[in-house]
Amino acid sequence: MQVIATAGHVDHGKSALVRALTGMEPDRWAEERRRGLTIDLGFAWTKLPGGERVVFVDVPGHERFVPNMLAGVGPVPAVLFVVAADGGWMPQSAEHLAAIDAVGISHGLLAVTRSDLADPGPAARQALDRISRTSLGAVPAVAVSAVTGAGLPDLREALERLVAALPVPDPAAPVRLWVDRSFSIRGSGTVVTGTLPAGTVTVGQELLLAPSLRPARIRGLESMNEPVASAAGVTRVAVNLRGVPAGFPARGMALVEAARWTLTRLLDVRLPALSPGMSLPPEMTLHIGSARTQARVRPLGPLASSPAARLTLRDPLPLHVGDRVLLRDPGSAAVMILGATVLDVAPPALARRGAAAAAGRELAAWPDPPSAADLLRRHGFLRAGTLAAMGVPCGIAPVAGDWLADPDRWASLRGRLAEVVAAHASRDPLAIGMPPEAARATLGLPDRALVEALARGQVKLEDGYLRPAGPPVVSDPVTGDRAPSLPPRVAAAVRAVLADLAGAPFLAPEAGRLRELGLEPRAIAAAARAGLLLRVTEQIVLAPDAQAQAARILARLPQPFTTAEARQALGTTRRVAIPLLEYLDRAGVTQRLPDDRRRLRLAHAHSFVHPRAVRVSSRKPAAGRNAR
Ligand SMILES: Nc1nc2c(ncn2[C@@H]2O[C@H](COP(=O)(O)OP(=O)(O)O)[C@@H](O)[C@H]2O)c(=O)[nH]1
Ligand SMILES: [Mg+2]
Repeated sequence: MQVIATAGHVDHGKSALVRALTGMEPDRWAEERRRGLTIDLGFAWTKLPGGERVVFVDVPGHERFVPNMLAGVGPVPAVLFVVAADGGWMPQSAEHLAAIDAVGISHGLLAVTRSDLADPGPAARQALDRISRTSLGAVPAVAVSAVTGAGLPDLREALERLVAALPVPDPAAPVRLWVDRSFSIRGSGTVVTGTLPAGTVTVGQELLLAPSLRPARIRGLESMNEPVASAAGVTRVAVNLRGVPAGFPARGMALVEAARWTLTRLLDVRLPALSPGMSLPPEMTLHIGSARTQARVRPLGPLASSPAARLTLRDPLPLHVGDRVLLRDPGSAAVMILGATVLDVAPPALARRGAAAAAGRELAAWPDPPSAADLLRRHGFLRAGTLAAMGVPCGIAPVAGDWLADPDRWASLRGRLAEVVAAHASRDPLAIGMPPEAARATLGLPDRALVEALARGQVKLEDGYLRPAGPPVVSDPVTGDRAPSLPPRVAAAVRAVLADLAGAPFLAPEAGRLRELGLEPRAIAAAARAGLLLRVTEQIVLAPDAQAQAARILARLPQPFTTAEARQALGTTRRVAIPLLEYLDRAGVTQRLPDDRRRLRLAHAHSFVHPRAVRVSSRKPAAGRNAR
């Protein structure tokens, strides 16, 4: 099926022609028929000689009803432009053509009507000249008379060629059905109709009714008064909705698929170049599909240079990047109609001074329509789902989760994160590291997952904190080489503790001694992270090799052993022995039995008694288990 809208001045014979072609009455209202005037959209269909069905959306030509005309033309792919042989080019001929051009319709043909009343030649030449300068370009022209029927077979053939040349829309495209009529049928409930330009609607499918986003399930579908199970664009459909009260839907709302459109009141568009002397009204009426709303228009560059503009809408609309919107100023003397391409449906705020000019320059360099790479360069980061809802196809792999990143921004952020983490570490060397949330906020990233993905190479993420990956800390604490990341005062205190422990490795310094050395908990934690101390508890610290040494000593005890036996073997006090044994339990070195005795876990027992472990374990290896 194809859908074609009529266009042209009032009384030039659009409705009469549709009637002649289809045998159906496009003027649906009694008032329209009484006055002989099309007020609202009419619909009529026929089969072309080749069998293709075509639905005509008949539009009103009167200047008062241009918004209705725009609602009809908005979603259709082709137009039947009508000019009367005895009427010639008229104001609404020009206005309708400007609208078609603004919407960007590129398929159509010209019918010179009422050709029984005057020579169709002059009107045809006049119209073809104007049409050729628009998105329609060169179109075929056919002279017809709805009264005599002359030219109608030629027109049918021309329509057939037009229809054959129309592109076939993607049946998997996102559904956006602009509502052009809504009514209720007793027993069925709410029905809306519209032109589906692409995608497929199916009985049972759930859609959202924008802008409220109220869920609406398709209860039944009709196309050309016939029930159908599904319908793919381009088509006309009547949709019986479940979940929507009668009287709620209205022209300008749209049935959309969830997650496939961006509902927005803020957008950036590209305007056409305005000729010198033309000024841009600050408020215009924006039309797309069957919708219209007020838009505040803020140009972001010189008007002569086809500038970008920021639009703020009164009502939100479901939009895609690349959509064509029409801006109209009905107030101006010669009605101004501009077609604009949507560049961004979620533009960043223009808060800083000079931001508008910068945005204007940036958008000026974008192609029509912009690509995923263009949008990512602007936004830095976008979720894959957000980009899809913007209607922008994307083959870029995410950097973390479903986050897509601009490659340049991502590369420079890696360096920035390293700087930020290094700065944090040097400001506070005793800190456990930088919380990823702090790094996220500092770098202005939208998600902590991005910080985690960036923390590779120069930055490491350990125990939930970011630290400079840096060179490894000193390997031999006994020699006194201090870790580069510890302040000298702390390094000296650590050296003093290690010296204390040299003779009695398990007699951990008392709290008083730690205080005297200035080793408060943060300093102890930092030294432990640097591998210079083993922190058994907040207050009990030993040399870093104390765990291995304790395992070695305990392996020589008869298994299992009591706490007292362990304390004695380690040469320490209960103050140290009990927390140390608990530490060793947690470390999996020892196992606590129900009777409170312990034994070495097998792996550790083996590594210290097995002859092959000699080299790495003890100077008195094989004697191990039975030594004492
Ligand atoms: N003689 C003649 N009259 C026509 C022809 N087409 C339309 N008309 C008349 O022109 C008037 C306007 O036609 P209508 O279809 O309502 O115009 P619309 O406003 O463009 O839809 C009506 O009185 C029609 O009967 C034609 O081909 N020949
Ligand atoms: Mg009419």
